[in-house]
Amino acid sequence: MTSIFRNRMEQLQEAQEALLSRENQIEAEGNGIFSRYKHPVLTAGHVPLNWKYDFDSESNPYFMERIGVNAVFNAGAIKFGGKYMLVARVEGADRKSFFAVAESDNGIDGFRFWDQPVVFDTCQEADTNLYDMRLVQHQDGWIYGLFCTEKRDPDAPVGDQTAAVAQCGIIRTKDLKKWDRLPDLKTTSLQQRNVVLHPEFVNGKYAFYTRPQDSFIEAGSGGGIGFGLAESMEYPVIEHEDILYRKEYHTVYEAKNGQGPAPIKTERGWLHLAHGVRNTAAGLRYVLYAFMTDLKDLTKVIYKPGGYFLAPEGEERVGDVSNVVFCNGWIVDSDGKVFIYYASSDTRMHVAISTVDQLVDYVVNTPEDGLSSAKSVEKIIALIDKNKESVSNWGTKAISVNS
Ligand code: BGC
Ligand code: BMA
Repeated sequence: MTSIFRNRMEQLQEAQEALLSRENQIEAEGNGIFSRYKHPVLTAGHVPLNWKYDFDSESNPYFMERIGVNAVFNAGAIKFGGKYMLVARVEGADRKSFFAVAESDNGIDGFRFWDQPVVFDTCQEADTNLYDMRLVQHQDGWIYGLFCTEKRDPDAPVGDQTAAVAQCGIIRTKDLKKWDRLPDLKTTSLQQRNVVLHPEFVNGKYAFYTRPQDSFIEAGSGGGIGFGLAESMEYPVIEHEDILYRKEYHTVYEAKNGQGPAPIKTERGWLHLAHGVRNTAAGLRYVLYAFMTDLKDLTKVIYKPGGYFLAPEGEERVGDVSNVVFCNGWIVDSDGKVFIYYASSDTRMHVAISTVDQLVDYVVNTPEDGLSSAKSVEKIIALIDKNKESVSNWGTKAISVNS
C-alpha cells in the first residue's frame, strides 16, 4: 500500500465521519411558521466512500475517485421503524439519478446512507433517468414510491437531444429493502411529473395527484395540480383528471406547479405542500407554497394562502440549478411535529420543522393572493388598522394590570 493511498483514504474517511456526526442547530428567529436548521441534512458528501472509490491499493494506487456523485436532493420521506428515512435522489457525475435510503434517529442530523442504492426492475430504453420519489404509507398496507421515469422523446428529430417524455413509475415495498415494480401509471396526458399517491382510498379507489402537461417543459394547455382515481395499483389507469389547483398570472406558480409530498390529514382539511415556478430573466425560480383541501371533496381547495411558504435563502439560492427549492417529503410525528425535508438548487437536502397546528394556522389565516398590487396594499392597510386596535386594547389591559 502506497503512502498516497493510505493518507488519502484516511483523510477522506476522517472528513466524512466529521460531516456525518456533525450536530445540527435550529436557526433562531424565522417567521414563526417554521424553523430552518443550519446545516444541510444530506449532501453528496454523505455518500459512502465505497460507492465511489476502489479500496484496492493495487488497482487504485492513488486512491482516486472512480465514480463521481454530483448531488443529493429531492428526497421522499417516511417514518419507519421509529427512524426518519429519506429516499434521496442521488445524481451521479454522469447525470443519471437513482434512489438511495438514508436514515436518522432524530430527523435533523446523523443521516447515514444504507449500504447500497435501491435496486428494482428497470428497463434501459424506458427508464433513462429516474427521480423525485414520493413515499406513501397507503391504507392498503404497502409503502408506495411514485417517481418520474424519463426517456428521450422517440418522436424527437435526430438533432434534438433534449426533448423527453416523463411519466410516473411506481414501486412498492414493506421494508424499504425489497421493492416490486408495478406498471407505470397511465393517464390521458402525454407527460406526467410530480404524481403523488393519496394515502387513503377514495370511494374504494386509489387516488392520485397528477400534473398533466403537453410537453416536457411547457405546460401548454395542460398544467396545474390534477386529481384522478384508479381502480387498482396492479393496473393503474386514470381515465379522468380534475384540475384542483390551476396556474395563475403573476403569482409564484405562474409557469408551473406540482404537488409536493402526499398531503397531511388534519381536523380542518388535507394540508398540502406544493412547488410553484415562475420564469425570470435568470431562469426558472422554484418556491414552495401551501394550501388545504376539503376532507370530503378532495378536489375542493378550501384555503389558499397567498404567496410562497418557503423560498430559497442564503446558500440555498446557489447550486446546479440555482434559485430552486423543491419538496417531495415530509414526516409528521405523533405529537404533531412536522419535519419538512426540502432540497435547494438541485444540490442538497435541508430540514425545517413546524407543527400541524402552526401549519394549519398558516393556511387558514394567511390572506389569499388578491391578484393585484392594490389588493396587496389593501391587506396591509387592514392589518395596520387591526394592529392599532390591538395595541390600544393592550394599553387598557396593561393599565388595568398596573393599577
Ligand atoms: C431533470 C429534472 C428536471 C426536468 C425538467 C429533467 O431532465 O432531471 O431535474 O426537473 O428535467 O427540467
Ligand atoms: C423539475 C423537478 C425537479 C427539479 C426542478 C428544478 O421540474 O421535477 O426534479 O428539482 O425541476 O430543476
